[in-house]
Amino acid sequence: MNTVFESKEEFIKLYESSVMSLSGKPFEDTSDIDRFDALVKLIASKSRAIQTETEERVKETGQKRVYYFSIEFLIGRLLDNYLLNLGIRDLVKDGLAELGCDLDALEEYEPDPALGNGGLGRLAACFLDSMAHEGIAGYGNGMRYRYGLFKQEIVNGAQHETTDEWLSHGYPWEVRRPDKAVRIGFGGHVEQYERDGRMCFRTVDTEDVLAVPYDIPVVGYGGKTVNKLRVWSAEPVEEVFDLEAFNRGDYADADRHRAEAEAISAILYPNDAGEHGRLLRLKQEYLFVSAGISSVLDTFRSEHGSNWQLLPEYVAIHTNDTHPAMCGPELMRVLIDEEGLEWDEAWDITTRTISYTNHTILPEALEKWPISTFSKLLPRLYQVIDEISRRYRDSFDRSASDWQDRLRATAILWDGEVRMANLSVICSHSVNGVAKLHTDILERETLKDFYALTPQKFNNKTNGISHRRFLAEANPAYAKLISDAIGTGWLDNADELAKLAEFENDPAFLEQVGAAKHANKVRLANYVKRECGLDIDPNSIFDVQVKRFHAYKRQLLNIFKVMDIYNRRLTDPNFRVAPTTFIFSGKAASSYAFAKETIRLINSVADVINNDSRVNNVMKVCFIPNFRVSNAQLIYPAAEISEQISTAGMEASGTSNMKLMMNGAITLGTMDGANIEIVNLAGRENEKIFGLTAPEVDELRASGMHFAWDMYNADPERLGRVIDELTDNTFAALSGDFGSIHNELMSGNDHDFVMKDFNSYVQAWEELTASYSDHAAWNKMALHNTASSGWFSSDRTIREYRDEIWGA
Ligand code: Z16
Repeated sequence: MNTVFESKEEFIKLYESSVMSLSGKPFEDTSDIDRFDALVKLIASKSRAIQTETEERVKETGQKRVYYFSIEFLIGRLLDNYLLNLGIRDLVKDGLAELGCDLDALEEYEPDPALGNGGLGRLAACFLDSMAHEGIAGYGNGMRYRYGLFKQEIVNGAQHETTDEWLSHGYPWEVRRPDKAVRIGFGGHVEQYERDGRMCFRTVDTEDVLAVPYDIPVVGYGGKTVNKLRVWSAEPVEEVFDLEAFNRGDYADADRHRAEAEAISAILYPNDAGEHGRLLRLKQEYLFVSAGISSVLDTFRSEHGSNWQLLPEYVAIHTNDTHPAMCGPELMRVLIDEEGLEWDEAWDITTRTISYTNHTILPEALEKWPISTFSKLLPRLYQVIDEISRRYRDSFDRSASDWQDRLRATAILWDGEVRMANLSVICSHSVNGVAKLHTDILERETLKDFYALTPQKFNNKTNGISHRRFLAEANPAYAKLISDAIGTGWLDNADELAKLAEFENDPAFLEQVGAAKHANKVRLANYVKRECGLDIDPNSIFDVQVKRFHAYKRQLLNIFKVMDIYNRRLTDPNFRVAPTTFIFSGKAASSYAFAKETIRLINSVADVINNDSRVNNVMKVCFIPNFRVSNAQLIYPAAEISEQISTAGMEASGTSNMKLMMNGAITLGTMDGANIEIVNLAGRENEKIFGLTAPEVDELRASGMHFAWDMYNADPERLGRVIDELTDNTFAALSGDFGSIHNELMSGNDHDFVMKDFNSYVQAWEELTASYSDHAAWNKMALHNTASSGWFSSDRTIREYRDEIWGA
């Protein structure tokens, strides 16, 4: 496979000269940053050579191109991943060692670009990896934010946000392509004019910015395909520096124009559940959509001319959630206004090209924009949307008695707003959810009226993860054990992990599984010691909940469990607890008060328990700050219990559940999202399931027969005591009590069923941890989970998208 370097010697030669020519210094005088930078640039240039070959192959064979439009790509560090994918990780490591450099140390200099919030952005990155592995001509189209998701620090238990300056040392993977820049117009007004005897539309008096692309190579495993991720940055169209203002001493004013343009790509919005009404966000969405469509069409035109009828045959445009919902109207606008097509033909082309994935049923995440804002910012695009809307209404089947309700539910323009989800569905030939239960809920509830109209559009694509990044790369100890047992074919084909089932009754092998886990726990304990100064015991059970903070994900339920166990241990010294470290990590949206208070509660409970010598030999609570892809890769491999405890019906899929399963953690979870597929694949006896099911949640909500105060009164010793402790100073010493959580829970009548599921959850935890003492049995369950996890490779997910949606 390795054709990148003929030999280690060739690598050393090329690398040394790369370091020296880039730094202008003799090798011995160069810093680690120089050495890191040169290594990435060497690998990037090798990758681009393969990219050129890939491009030629795609052209020659007339392969369909897939464009994945996503406002987030949470790619993580690339160096180690690409060395693995190119099959040169050992060669490079050895070569560097001969030069006195340590690959692992150099890798620490790579920024971890936080160009996404969580699951959705990371999914997009896993899909890029899998598209390249599957040989699909697949390209990411997104935003190059100057500042990624905020950096999280914990001060007196509370989350503090600071800016993530990931570009301050430059980003050696990217190539700026000013020659491919696209002019984007905002505002202005629409004018009619005649062209070749035909009435046409154009927008005049716009305020323009320049969208400048940066390309990042995407190296597929096997080294045969290198695709690219194109991210757009906003800049002023021309040098607009105001010398006169400068000479007056008005420095800010002198550069005002630049600042205004650059603001568009300055920052990633830190809310993973909808960001409504913010003009800048709408500008971001239009910028990467409009620039992306323009570059897609340029490529098409250069290969097929203006045969737009062929577009759906050679191009698939996939919209990741509603953020790129303007793809439909923008493609219509270009085909009609610029290419002169008639509406019907343009519509047929557009809908056959575009597809859409929904990622949530949370109503607050369904994007809506005020028509007034929209039509002012994008007057011509709004006209196109208005026309799509008008035609949709005109052709609406009015024979059913409830047609008005159905039309209201599916309309694009309603109540003075543009509804992006409905726009996405109407402009797409395919609509998918991200796990079986989620798709069922979309069909039966959230999008039921669309499902009734066009059931054939709907399909499920259960999410997946890059098993190469999250198992092979993140967990080298386990990966080596696996490869020694079943060979390395699983890297290429994750289904081969099933071969591990043969070893489930092999005591020596199971012991090695345990040893690898232990080594990963030691590695994480060292990281925790470095980052938080906290000692955690690698011999205790590592119970892990790592994900964004949200009420429905119920980190609150988890910490209630910890409080309850603490209380019982204090009250009853005979109460047995399996020694456990409760590990939490994750960020809360800056404006999400409840989520931030939950973080503060966890840290406050940690402060008390970790310093209480009556219990801290059997329990510790650990909040790892600033959860991101790079430290996630240390956490997943060390986990033994995977906390997946969302209120049933609320988590569309979840993907940390898959990453943890693959790394041999046992799922302690509800029947929600992809937990259901996990249970189906690994067997219920190899996970620990508890709590209300989605239908039970529905029923309870509908009945109105669930009362928080009744739950409280019924269990004064345990649940009641935990609730009291929110306000009675037990955990208030660090930075105050938790009245707002108390209030939210009791006045909100336990909206997320934290109190309702409390008993079954704590009991499930006790049973699960009690079984830990039988190490062989535990390791067998762990191995069985890994052996059953191959289906969750995003390679499988991508093949399904390719075969059933993109036809690529
Ligand atoms: C996001 O990460 C998700 C949904 C959403 O509407 C917005 C963002 Cl930023 C998540 C879902 O919550 C999660 O269940 C799912 O696994 C993930 O998207 C990928 O599909």
